[in-house]
Amino acid sequence: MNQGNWNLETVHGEIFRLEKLSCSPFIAAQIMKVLEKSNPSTTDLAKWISLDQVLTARILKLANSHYYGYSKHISTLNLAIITITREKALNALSPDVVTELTTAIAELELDDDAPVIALTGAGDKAFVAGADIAAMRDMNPMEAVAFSEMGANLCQAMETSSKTYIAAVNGFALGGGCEVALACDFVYASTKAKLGQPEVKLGIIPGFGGTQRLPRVIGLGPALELLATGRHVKADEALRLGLVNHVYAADQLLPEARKLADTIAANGPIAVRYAMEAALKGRSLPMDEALWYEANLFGLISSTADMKEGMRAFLEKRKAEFRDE
Ligand code: CO8
Repeated sequence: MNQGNWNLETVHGEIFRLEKLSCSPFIAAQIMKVLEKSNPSTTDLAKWISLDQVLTARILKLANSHYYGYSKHISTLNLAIITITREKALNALSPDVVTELTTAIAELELDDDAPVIALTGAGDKAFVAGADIAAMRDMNPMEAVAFSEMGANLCQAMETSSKTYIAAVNGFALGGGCEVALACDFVYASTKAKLGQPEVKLGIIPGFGGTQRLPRVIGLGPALELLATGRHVKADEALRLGLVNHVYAADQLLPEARKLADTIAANGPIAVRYAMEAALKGRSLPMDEALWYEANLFGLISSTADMKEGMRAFLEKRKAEFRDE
């Protein structure tokens, strides 16, 4: 069996071609298992190939996605909202939810109307209360690795996205929920939000990137304390720690996200993308390389029409009209 280079055809009567998709032997084997069924489920299939976001998006269009919904804001076109709708389980992230979220993100990546995306949880209790404990309980080690990679890839997709992500944390953001929030560019929390990495209480560790992002966001000392104690942090403390950007009344979270979207959308879009990209990429580079990276992006941006327009508008004392060019 060729485990790293797939050509795959005829799923539910549709033709999909998976060319040169490199995936781990385990995931490759899972894909084959699903395909060998007489009536393979597209959701099952997509679960295992969620490493390839665009393909996943196409496949899931055929399946009925029921855990997330997203809608564009009515009065401006700058904000899309993804709501994780699994309220009964406090929006816990099962493999299906992670797959569907990954799909939503891939779809929105291609949507020019929404440069900013807010992610929130259904109901008034939770953003996301973590990865689905019931689903994880029976996973064998290889399945656990695959699930961890799915979550890590979801977070990575948001962090490296050309879009700006705002986590609108409307309640518990625990474990995988806190990790998803950490992968967003901004975290807005409601006054009753509680965040934390309580995995150690379950005898496990964070698996969607929390051990790496938390220290980078709030510093090593506070991060180690939260990781080792598993304690929940209320909104005011989260604000002090730098874990969230702002705290608002619950009903103001999305309106504030909209305001942020409008503010960002008035700026040069390429400039916003490059500034955030330089800051995020620079985190894992030595200072001299990070500065070199910034200088090169500066060179690139100097070739854009938006750069000329921005400076011309300032000198002509008028509002710039950026065209993303
Ligand atoms: N997974 C599955 N179901 C959950 C989860 C969860 N993470 N959290 C809550 N639920 C369910 C409950 O089981 C309950 O279901 P039911 O009504 O059927 O009994 C329902 O949601 C409501 O929850 P509670 O009754 O517990 O509500 P409370 O208000 O009493 O408590 C809490 C709310 C404090 C949020 C509590 O539900 C809780 O502690 N939840 C678990 C929080 C947690 O530990 N999260 C971390 C999970 S581990 C993780 O995220 C690891 C990520 C990396 C994975 C790597 C892959 C291998």
